[in-house]
Amino acid sequence: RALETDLRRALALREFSLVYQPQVNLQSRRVAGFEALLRWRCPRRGPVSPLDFIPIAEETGIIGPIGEWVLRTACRDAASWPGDYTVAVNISAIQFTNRSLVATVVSAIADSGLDPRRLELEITESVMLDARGNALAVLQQLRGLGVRVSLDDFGTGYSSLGYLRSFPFDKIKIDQSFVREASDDRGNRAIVRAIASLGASLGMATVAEGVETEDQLARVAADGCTDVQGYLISRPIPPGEIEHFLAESR
Ligand code: G
Ligand code: G
Ligand code: MN
Ligand code: NA
Repeated sequence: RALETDLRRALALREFSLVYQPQVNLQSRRVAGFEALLRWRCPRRGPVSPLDFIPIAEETGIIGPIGEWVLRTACRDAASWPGDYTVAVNISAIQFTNRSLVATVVSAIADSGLDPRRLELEITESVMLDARGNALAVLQQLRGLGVRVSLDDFGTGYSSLGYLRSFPFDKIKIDQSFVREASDDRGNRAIVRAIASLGASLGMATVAEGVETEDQLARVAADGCTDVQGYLISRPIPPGEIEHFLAESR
């Protein structure tokens, strides 16, 4: 059976769940927030990675209802956390270009009661390309609500530095490949340092993604990143374990 067929039923059959990966601020050394990551457990296929099903969901339009479910669920979960931690939600290209995104965000915030300043939307560079003329208007509407916007996987796409000047991002997420790959250590490190410096000049936070070792943590801290995310801090955790995680990490 086609993946699409299973994907179409997955929402109604409650096969999706969210896990949350913490982000730690390097200045305060405290958890600042969590990124929501979608998981699909298909009864026939077992766990399917978003890398495999998000593209199909986008092609078939199923991303609309799935994306709305993610947004609403993440806002509701975050509203129940014991503190004002941020929640970051990944927004795909199709979602971003859809005219109803802003209305959906407004509705998810209203229904959950979440302070809009605690919601971050993560978009990739390719999203900015696809949305072209419309992107700036959408970003401004979102920020008008108080919602934050992060540029995800930075450095892997077309990486036009012009985006950073033209679009009001709150945060740059430095792609894991620059943080982790030892193959071209000096080159990667220079890139991390340059992005952190650029972020600081533009008033944007810079998150080093994919931090797995103490060495990497020390390097990205020395290189000026403001926040870190990765397996060293924690793998993504189910919503039911967040309170325990926060209690242990204080
Ligand atoms: O969590 P994991 O490493 O499996 O995620 C793989 C990819 O799927 C990442 O690029 C991540 O941004 C993306 N992803 C995870 N959850 C979502 C989601 O809810 N919506 C979208 N559009 N992408 C997601
Ligand atoms: O594209 P995006 O940055 O949203 O993707 C985040 C993905 O990276 C998630 O699927 C998450 O599971 C994965 N991830 C997070 N931290 C680490 C890490 O330290 N190492 C590795 N290999 N993957 C990670
Ligand atoms: Mn992300
Ligand atoms: Na990323």
